[in-house]
Amino acid sequence: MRTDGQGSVGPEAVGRESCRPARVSIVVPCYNERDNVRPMVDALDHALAGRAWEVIFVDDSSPDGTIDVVRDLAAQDARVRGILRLGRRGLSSAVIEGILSSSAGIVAVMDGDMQHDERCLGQLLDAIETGGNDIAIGSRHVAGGDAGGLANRWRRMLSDAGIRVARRFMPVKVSDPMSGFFAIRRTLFTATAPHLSGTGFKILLDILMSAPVPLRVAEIPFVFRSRAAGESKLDSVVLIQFAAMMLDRLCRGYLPVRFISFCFVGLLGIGVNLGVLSVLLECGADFSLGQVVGTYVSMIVNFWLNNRLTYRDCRLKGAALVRGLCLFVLICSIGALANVGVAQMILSSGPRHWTSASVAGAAIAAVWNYAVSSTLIWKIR
Ligand SMILES: Nc1nc2c(ncn2[C@@H]2O[C@H](COP(=O)(O)OP(=O)(O)OP(=O)(O)O)[C@@H](O)[C@H]2O)c(=O)[nH]1
Ligand SMILES: [Mg+2]
Repeated sequence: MRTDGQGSVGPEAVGRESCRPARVSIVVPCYNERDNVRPMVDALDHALAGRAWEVIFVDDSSPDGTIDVVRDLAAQDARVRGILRLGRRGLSSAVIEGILSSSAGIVAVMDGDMQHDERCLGQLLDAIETGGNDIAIGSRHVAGGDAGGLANRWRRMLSDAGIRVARRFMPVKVSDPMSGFFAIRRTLFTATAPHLSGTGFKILLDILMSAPVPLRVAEIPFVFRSRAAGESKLDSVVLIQFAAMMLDRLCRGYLPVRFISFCFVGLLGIGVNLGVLSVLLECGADFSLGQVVGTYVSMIVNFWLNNRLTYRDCRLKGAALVRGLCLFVLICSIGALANVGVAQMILSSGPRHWTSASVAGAAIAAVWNYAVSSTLIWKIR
C-alpha cells in the first residue's frame, strides 16, 4: 500500500484494497485514543501485509475526537471502519458490537494504545486458520511472553490476582485469561454472543466462560508494551466490575448482575440511613425527622452509587442526571410505601413473625425500584 508518510493512502491503493473482502477483522475498542489511531493503522499495514484485513475502531464518543481521526483515515482507506456509540461506555460491550459488525471469518481483538504487539497477529491468525484452533490468545504468561508494560506494581498485582481467581472457575486451562489480545473464529463468537455478560473489561474471560462448546485454545507469547500515548482507563471500579462479571458467569445469567449490584447498593443505603439517623438523634432531632432525612439522604447516595456502578455503562450526566435523581426519589418513595403496605398485609393475614413480613416487603420494594428505575431512568432494555 502507498502512503504519503503521514498515514494517508494514495487513490490507486484505495481502489485496489477495497476490491478485496476482508478475511480478518481487527476490532479495536477505543476511548480517548486519538493519537494512537494513525500509528495503529500503519502498524497493522506492516504486520498484515499480504492478508485481506480490515480494522474496526469502536469508540464510545471520546471527548478527544478519536472518531474524527478514524473517519479521516476511513475516507482514504476502505479497510478502516469506525463504530461510534452514543450514551454508552464499556470495553467488553464495545468489542462485542465491533465483532458482530464483522463479516470476516476470523476476528482479532486488540487494545488501541499500541500495548499489544501487532507483529504477533499473524501467528494468532495462523493458529486458527491452519492450526485448527477456535481461539488464539496473545499471552504474557507463557515462555517468551512478558507483562512488563503493565503500568506499575499495583497493576501487576491486580492482574496476577485476577488470573488466579479466574483460573479456578474456567472450563479450559489458559495461562492468561485476562489478556485483551486474541483472535477467534467469528462463527464461534456469534454462537457465544447471546450468553455473554458484556460487563467490564475482561471480554476474553467472558468468552471462555460462556462458550457453548468445548474450545480448542492456542496461546502465543507476546511482550506487553507500555502505552504509546494517552492515559489508562482502568480505575478502582474495574475491580468491582470484574467481581460482577465473575458472579454473573457463575449465576449463568439467571440473576442479572445489575440487580445484584442494585441490591448491594441498597444495602449500603440502609447503612447510610442508619448513620444519618443516629447522628441526628445525637444532635437532639426527633425520630420521625431523623428517619425522613436519613431516608432521603440514602436515596441520593444510592442514586449516585447506582449511576457510578450499576449503570456505569449508561451513566447519566448534566440535566439527565438531575431529572434521573428526581425520578429515582419518586420511584423509591413509591417502593417504600409498597414495602410497608406489603409487610402489613402479610402480617395481618395470619400468625407470622414480623421479620418475614418485613423481608417480603423489602424484597418487593427492591424488585420494584430496580425494574422501574432500570426502565425509566437508565433505560435498559
Ligand atoms: N470503546 C471503549 N473502549 C474502551 C473503554 N475503556 C477502555 N477502552 C479501550 O480499551 C483498551 C484498553 O484500555 P486501557 O485503559 O489501555 O486498559 P489496559 O491496557 O488494561 O490498562 P493500562 O495497562 O493501564 O493501559 C484501550 O484501547 C482503551 O481505549 C470504553 O469504555 N469504551
Ligand atoms: Mg492499555
